[in-house]
Amino acid sequence: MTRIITGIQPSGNITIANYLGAIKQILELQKDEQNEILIFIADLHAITVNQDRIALKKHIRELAALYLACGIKTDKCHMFIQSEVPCHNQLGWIMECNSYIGELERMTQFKDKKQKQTDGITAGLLTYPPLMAADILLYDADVVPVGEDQTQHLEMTRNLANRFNNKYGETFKVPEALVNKNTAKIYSLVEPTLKMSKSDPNPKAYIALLDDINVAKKKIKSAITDSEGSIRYDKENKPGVSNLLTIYSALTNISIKDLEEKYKNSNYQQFKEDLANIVEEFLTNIQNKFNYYIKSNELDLILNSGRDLAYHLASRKIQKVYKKVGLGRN
Ligand code: AQP
Repeated sequence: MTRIITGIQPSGNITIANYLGAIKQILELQKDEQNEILIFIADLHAITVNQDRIALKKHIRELAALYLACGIKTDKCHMFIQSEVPCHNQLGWIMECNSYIGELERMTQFKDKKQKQTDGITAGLLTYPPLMAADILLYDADVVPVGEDQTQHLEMTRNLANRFNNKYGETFKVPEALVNKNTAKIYSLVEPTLKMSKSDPNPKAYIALLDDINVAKKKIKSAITDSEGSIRYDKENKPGVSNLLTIYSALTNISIKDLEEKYKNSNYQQFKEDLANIVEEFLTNIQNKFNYYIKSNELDLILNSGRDLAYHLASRKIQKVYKKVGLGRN
């Protein structure tokens, strides 16, 4: 059996980028009989930047319902909310105490977010990687699917696992990164050199899975392109069109080469119109299922059972770790 762990932060409206970059990969991984997948909703990570209390609660539940609406199978995947398993905080602290400020300050994501942050940089933003290490090491995960931007954090997790094992004796499995080169990286619709992010203050920059269908179609139709008029992939000179081609290809599984051929005599309007219709079909399908799950008490039962399994696994690991470190009386 291969244990895989993955998570998304409920830090905004889940976007097609989150779907194409993360959720779609889980849909593939769950097809393999050998895989056992733990999915957590990373609400503790979400509060490393400011969150509105009501919105956060809403986003947590929506994210859970969206995973199911996207096709996550509950016999293969166990879904839980990170803050409902306090072992994450417990091991997170121990990982923090084995991390050095210098190495945390060197993390690219910290440096990027620090630059963007206007209202104060929290200590949590700096100590995000030790908590992420805890999320993974608690469960002896074999494999962690990561985007290119997360490889540095996973390397930190591996370092922390080795550091702890060397200091206290064999305790943690050292996880492998699964960097899927085929996973699409999606860019902002208004500034196509920046990644599409669910927390982008401009909603025109992203398509949320729960966007009103007509609004989503409009966003595609008004996405920034260029004045050249030809539909071809050229990330450097035509980032907008290239991004739309990537989205089109990832949603339909038609290769970019075939799309270039299909649209070689078309204009941007026709191309965008077609993509808008594809997005419509895709979102309608997800939203229909979402509307079922968000209201059903099945969602709570799934999250309860995920939490119980996660707690069962994680609390055994925590007991072992506390013993090795010498904490408490037992
Ligand atoms: N633009 C993207 N293209 C492809 N994949 C993406 N992911 C995020 N943005 C893109 C993938 O989605 C998962 C979500 O990870 P996360 O919630 O931990 O945070 P993130 O990567 O920081 O995602 P966002 O949407 O940009 O959130 P905010 O705005 O809150 O920071 C990951 O697997 C990521 O690779």
